[in-house]
Amino acid sequence: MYASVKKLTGWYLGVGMAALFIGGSIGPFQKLEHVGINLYPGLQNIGLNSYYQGLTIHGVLNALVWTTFFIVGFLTFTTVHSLKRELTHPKLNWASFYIMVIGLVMAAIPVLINAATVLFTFYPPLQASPYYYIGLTLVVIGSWVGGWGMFLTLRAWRKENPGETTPFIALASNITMAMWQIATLGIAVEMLWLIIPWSLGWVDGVDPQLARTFFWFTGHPIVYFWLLPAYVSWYGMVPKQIGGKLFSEQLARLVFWLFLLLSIPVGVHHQYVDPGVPQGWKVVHAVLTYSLFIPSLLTAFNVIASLEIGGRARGGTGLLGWIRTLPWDNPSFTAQNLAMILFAFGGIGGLTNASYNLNLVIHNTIWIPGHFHLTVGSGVTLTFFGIAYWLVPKLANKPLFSNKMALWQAWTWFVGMLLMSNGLHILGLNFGAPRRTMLGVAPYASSDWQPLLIEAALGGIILGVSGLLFYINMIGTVRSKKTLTAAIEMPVSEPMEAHPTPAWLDTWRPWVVATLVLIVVSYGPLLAYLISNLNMTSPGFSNLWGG
Ligand code: HAS
Ligand code: CU
Repeated sequence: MYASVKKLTGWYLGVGMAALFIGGSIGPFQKLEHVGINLYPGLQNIGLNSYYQGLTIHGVLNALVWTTFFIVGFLTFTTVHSLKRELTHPKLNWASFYIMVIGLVMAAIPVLINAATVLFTFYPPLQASPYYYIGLTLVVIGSWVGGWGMFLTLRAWRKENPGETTPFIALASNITMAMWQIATLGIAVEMLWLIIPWSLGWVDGVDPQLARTFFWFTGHPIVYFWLLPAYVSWYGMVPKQIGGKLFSEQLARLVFWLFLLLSIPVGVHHQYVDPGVPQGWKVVHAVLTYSLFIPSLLTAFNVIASLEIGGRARGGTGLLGWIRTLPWDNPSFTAQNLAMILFAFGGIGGLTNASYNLNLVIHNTIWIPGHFHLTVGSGVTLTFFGIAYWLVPKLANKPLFSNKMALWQAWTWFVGMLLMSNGLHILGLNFGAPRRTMLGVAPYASSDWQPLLIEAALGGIILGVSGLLFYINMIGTVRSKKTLTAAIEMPVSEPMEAHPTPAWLDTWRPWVVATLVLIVVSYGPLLAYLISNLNMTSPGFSNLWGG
């Protein structure tokens, strides 16, 4: 059934997991460097020249590549299986995959030969090889093409099923992709107008402030492009996996429409200290950032209520007895539930980040990596591992190599991440320890940082072991000689009560128009101001040509 999307999904997940393996392997080295164990010199003969090249590999392959390949594959798969309909243009979706792979190779080579040591945010005036920027741009364009294949399939389904409500998983998947297509217009403009011509030497200078603003136009919503596929599973699949029901499907639909509306007009909360952004716009984006807590906390409420329904259906009693009866022996559930708990802490950290005065304390400190290892590093990545624990066996038609190993992997990720992120948060908040810095050789690193650096390093090592368990399990599954005795179906949650979906929760136009209007209001005057003060004067600075 749906053979073409099965193969395509397998390739997307395979490339994404390969990227995570390389990018993730650098992680423990960074943590060891912070406690004075600098293994980088020994890595030079495998081409790892510096801490910053390692950090660029870590950030690009984990935050940009692993996520994007997994997500485009997963959302293509969920669209087909939720609509129970083949892709209308499978060649378009395969083209998407090939464009992304070509982009990945084009961007990865300069990174691996130390010609793009600009970290995953590639802020100018740090300058990389033009191939890095062109490659990343192709990865984004490839993801757009994959999205078009999804939208065309949804449109065909709606024509074939007039008046029918779009199944929740398909709707949520396509809203996520639609948000991504609008959000990436920011870096598309940054790359095509500012960065690529500058890196090719066609123009002498770049305007770093404008480039950063276009970057963060995409840079915040990218986190919801990462998160919403996890929400597709937390709402659309986990309640089914635990034998429960989705507490409110209508509320879940509303959450995705709110994320379409609110994900983009908030990016300036990454620029509170940018001198060139007028304060008024920082306030506007801060207020809109706080509005994002509405869909986030609605999710916390709806997901926990759904878990409780499942736990009670399995015999849980009393105020909290339902937690114990949840299927903690099911690695797909356990990984995702532990991901939710870690994400909750990350979300609270996001609340701190968004408050202007607190942000001035933690900005550019190692608190920030503490935050995003709980969010994208756990809420998202550990959920994707949980999805892989049923999806990879389904795609390979082979049983999971080891359930027990998968449970060990989930719990070691949970413990390792608690240790690492706790250390990083306290180092950033209490001591102002900087991020993106070789703390092992920093002359200002005081001795009272040591216990926290050791705690974070210990967490990083445990995470490394946990990651290894994941890959042993994945490879063991794919290479297994056994075949599945019964086909694995994509879990699809049923709503607790089957209320008819109001039309406004299944109509695209008003939500897309409102989204575009809010973007114009929150970014239009700011970009007009920055462009009217355009300063394309900054030359490139690179480790290559010492510019
Ligand atoms: Fe963030 C910086 C604000 C969410 C990722 N963030 C970053 C960076 C990354 C990142 C990568 O305002 C660094 C970028 C760089 O390199 O500079 N972030 C927020 C806010 C949210 C938020 C307000 N971030 C995320 C997500 C990410 C992510 C999601 C990735 C996936 N973030 C910021 C700000 C900065 C920032 C500033 C800039 C800092 C600076 O100065 O540089 C919100 O979306 C968070 C809302 C979420 C919640 C949690 C709800 C809880 C749920 C789970 C409940 C279920 C449970 C299960 C507990 C309020 C949904 C229970 C279990 C049972 C058994 C019952
Ligand atoms: Cu943000």
